[in-house]
Amino acid sequence: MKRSAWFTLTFGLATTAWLNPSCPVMAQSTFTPNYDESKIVPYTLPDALTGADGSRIATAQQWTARRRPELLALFAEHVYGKLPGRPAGMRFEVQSVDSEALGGKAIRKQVAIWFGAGADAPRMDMLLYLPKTGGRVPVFAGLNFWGNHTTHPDPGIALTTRWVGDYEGAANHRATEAGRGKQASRWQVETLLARGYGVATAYYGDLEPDHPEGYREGIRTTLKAVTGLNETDWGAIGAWAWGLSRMMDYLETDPAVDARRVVLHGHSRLGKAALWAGANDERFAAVIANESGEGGAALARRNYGETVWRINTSFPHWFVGNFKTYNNNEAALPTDQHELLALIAPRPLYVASAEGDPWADPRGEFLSAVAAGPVYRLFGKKGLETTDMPPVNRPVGHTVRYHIRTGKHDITAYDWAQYLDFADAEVRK
Ligand code: GTR
Repeated sequence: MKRSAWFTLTFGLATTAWLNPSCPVMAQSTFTPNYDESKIVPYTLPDALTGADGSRIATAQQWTARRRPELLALFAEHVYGKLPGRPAGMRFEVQSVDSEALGGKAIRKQVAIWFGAGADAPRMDMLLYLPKTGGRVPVFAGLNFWGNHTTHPDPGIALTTRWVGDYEGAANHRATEAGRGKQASRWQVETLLARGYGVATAYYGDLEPDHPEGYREGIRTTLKAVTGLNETDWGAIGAWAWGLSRMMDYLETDPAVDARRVVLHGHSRLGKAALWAGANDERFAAVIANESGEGGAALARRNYGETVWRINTSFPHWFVGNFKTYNNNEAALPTDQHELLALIAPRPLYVASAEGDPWADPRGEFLSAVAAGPVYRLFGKKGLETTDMPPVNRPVGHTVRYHIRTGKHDITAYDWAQYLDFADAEVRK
C-alpha cells in the first residue's frame, strides 16, 4: 500500500480532533501525530502475568491453562473480534504444478482453498514455491497486498480477478500484466528458496477487500451461514488472520511441506493480521511482525505516531466495533499489545521496525517486545534480554528478536536476511 496515496485518499483534511474528539468540526480537521518522546503521556501497562482475578501467573502451566485463554478472549472482545474455526466442507484444489519453475530452481503450485463444498463457495488462491530438495521443507507463509502475481515476475502466476487497490500495475481496481513482480523486493523468493525454505502466499483481498465496504464481498458476509457470525462480530484484520490459518490447513496436507516449521510473517496491516493469527493458531512455529505498528506490535498506550483514534477513523473496518470505545482512551483497554506478543510464547517471535517509519512507533514496538519477555521466561526461553533499544541495523534478542533498520516503511533484503538467520537458529534447528 502506498502510504502517502492512502493518506491523501483517506484524510485530505488535517485534524487536531484527537485533542477534542467530541467536536464534529474538529474531527474534520488535522491530526498531528506526536513524534516527541518528551510528550509521551506516562502510562502503566497491564501486567501480562496478573490474571483477571488478580492472581499471580507464576508458571508456564498457569499461563497456558488460565492466562492465555483469558487474554485471547479479551483481545477478541475489545480489539479484533471473534475468530471462527475451519469451515465445514473446506477443500483444496491444486490448480497447477510446475516442477521446473523459476528456471528449474523451484516447484510452483497454485492451490485454490475452497471454503465450502459447493462450486460457488468462496475461496482463496494460494501460491506456493518449494525448493527442489526432495524432503519436507520449512515454509514462510504470509499474505500479500496486491495479488500473488506481484510477488514475483514469474509469468506462470495467475492474475487475481478481484478488487485490488489503486497501485502501479492495476487499472480500475483490477490487476493487469503490468503488475507482475511489482512487489518482488518484499518477497525475495529466490533467496528464501536458496536457503531451503518454501514460500506460501495469498492475496489478502481474497478474504476481504481492504476498504470500508469491502466486507460486503468478503468472507465476513459470504461465510455468515458457515461461521455463525455476523459481519460486526469481527473485523477485516480478523478475516485476514483467519485466511492465514486456512493456508496452514492446506500446508498440513502437502507432503513436501514440514508443517511443524511454518513461519508466519506480515508487513504493516498484514503484520497485525499475522500476530493475531499466530496468537490464536499454535500450529505456526514462529511469527514475524514487520513494522506492524498500531494494532500490531506497538504499545497502544504510547501516544507516538498513529493512535487508536487515528486507526479507527482511517480504517473503520479493521477492528471490532468495541475497539472504538478506546479512541483517545487507551488507558481503559484491558490489554496492551505486549500481551498479544506474549500470546506467541514460547514460539519464536521477531518484531522489526524502520527508522524512517515513525508512524509505526519503533520504540513502542521495541518496548512491547521487551514487555513480552517475562512470559517467554516462564517457558525457560530468552526474550530480548535488554531494555536498551539497539542502534539501527543491530538486531538483538534470542527467542524474541528485534531490529530497527535504516530506511522507510517496507520489507527489504536486510529484513529478510535477519528473518532467515532467525528461522535457521530458532525454527529449523
Ligand atoms: C497505514 C496504517 C498503518 C499500517 C499501514 C500499512 O496507513 O495507518 O497502521 O497498517 O498503513 O499497512 O501499510
